[in-house]
Amino acid sequence: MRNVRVGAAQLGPIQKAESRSHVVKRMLALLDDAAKQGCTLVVYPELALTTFFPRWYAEDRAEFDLYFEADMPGPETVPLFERAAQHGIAISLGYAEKTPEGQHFNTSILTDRKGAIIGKYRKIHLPGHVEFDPERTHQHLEKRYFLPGDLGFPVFHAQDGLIGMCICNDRRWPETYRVMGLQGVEMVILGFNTPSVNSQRNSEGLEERLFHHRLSLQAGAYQNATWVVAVAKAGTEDGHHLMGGTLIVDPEGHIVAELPGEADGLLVQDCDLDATRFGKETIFDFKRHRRIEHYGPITAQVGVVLPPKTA
Ligand code: CDT
Repeated sequence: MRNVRVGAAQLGPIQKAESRSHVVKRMLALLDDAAKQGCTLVVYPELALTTFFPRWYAEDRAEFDLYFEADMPGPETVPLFERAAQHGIAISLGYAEKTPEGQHFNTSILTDRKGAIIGKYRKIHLPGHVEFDPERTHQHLEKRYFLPGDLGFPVFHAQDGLIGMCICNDRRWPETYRVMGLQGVEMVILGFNTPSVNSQRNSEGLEERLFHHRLSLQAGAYQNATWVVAVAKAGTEDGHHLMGGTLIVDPEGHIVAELPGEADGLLVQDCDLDATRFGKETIFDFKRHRRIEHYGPITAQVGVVLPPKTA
């Protein structure tokens, strides 16, 4: 048995006016709770330090530089790393990253239990659009503010196992899990900010959105025999609602824990990484069963190519 007691640290809404240091205080409270409950890993959401700013259009992108971190940890986030190290807890959090070269990414990091960063991931599947879209009821401008991630889907040796990260929209794509699955991933950790309404399909409400969220996570977990820990930023940010749905899926695809509500909260779960063995060694024994000679289009093409018509 290789147990990881994970704390999925959901954050309630963060208003535009809320300071970074106040958000960090909220995150510290969850971390202290996790320490009391014996967690060795705490996972925070996507863009955990700020409101979900890509919902707003800024003509001049530089106006939104205030939402980005030039350093991780930086002056406001260092207390989080220090407290995590005191507790002996590894943390993962999402944030908007500005590199020294001025590039912008939607990023998450993973630390060891001493507070040192051992892994970084930059979001690859950026949803939404670049320009203001008057057809939409809500804007989703991640393609405006971030570059697509350039680090692939790495998997890291951590917690006596293999841990990978992805971010929000990545969880809807099977390629995300499979690339990590091919590195033996045993736990995928991710944060999300998902609006409860679809800006292009008004009929698609909260229940349908939660259904697709669970479906994606459960399929990714089962098909790659991995734990999946998904952590929401939830609730209403300056009038814009984000769904909850913080949950943990076991390597057989079952939801084993789910946090109700949309406030700050900690979902604690024991995850035995050895529970991935059966799936990895039987049904999804990749080495024996994968037929890569037929998978070429997965990496060779982006859009759909219709088959030739028969007479
Ligand atoms: N943050 C994020 O990636 N959210 C998306 C919403 C897409 S709606 C354009 C998600 O997949 O949940």
